[in-house]
Amino acid sequence: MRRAFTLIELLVVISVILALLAMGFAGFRGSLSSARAGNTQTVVNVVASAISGDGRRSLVVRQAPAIPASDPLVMPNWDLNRDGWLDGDPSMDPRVPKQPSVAEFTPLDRARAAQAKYRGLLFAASNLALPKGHQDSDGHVLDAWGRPLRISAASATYPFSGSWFGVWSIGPDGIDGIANADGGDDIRSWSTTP
Ligand SMILES: [Ca+2]
Ligand SMILES: [Ca+2]
Repeated sequence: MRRAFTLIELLVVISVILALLAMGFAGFRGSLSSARAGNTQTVVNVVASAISGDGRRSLVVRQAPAIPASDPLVMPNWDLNRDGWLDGDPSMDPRVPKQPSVAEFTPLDRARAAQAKYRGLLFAASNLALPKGHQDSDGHVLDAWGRPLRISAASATYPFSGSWFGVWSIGPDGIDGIANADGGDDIRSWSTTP
């Protein structure tokens, strides 16, 4: 006579299936996160090379009625509003930022940008070969987690790159590893060793 499965046997089978599914899911998550990191490294490298190729560290803004005479005529390029985030297009980016620490462009910033015909990196280098989904409608270049890239011209931060600037993604944890010791999964345009 055929013996039916006991409840215990069924439970064992079910738990083996669940364990296999969990392993598969963990593997899937692992490969998803390494694909995101890989895409983000590509984006960071493409952006760093575009900025390097452009060569302009600053933007010269002529005087205009909207710009006070006391205001500096030379503005930092790619981070016009000096918030440490790679700019989007100032003319499209006056709205509430999607990332809390990204500053809005002030009316003065927008006046300067308009006069210099400055529209941020994405529109300045319109032939950037970015993987799909790495730009937003405000002209920001995004990492794989939907955040804009950081940029700094403080060369002490990246002593081994031989470059005057550094570009980076704050990584999957959403914490800047330059400012916070526990944010160390950042994806950078420079090496941290000689
Ligand atoms: Ca900025
Ligand atoms: Ca981080």
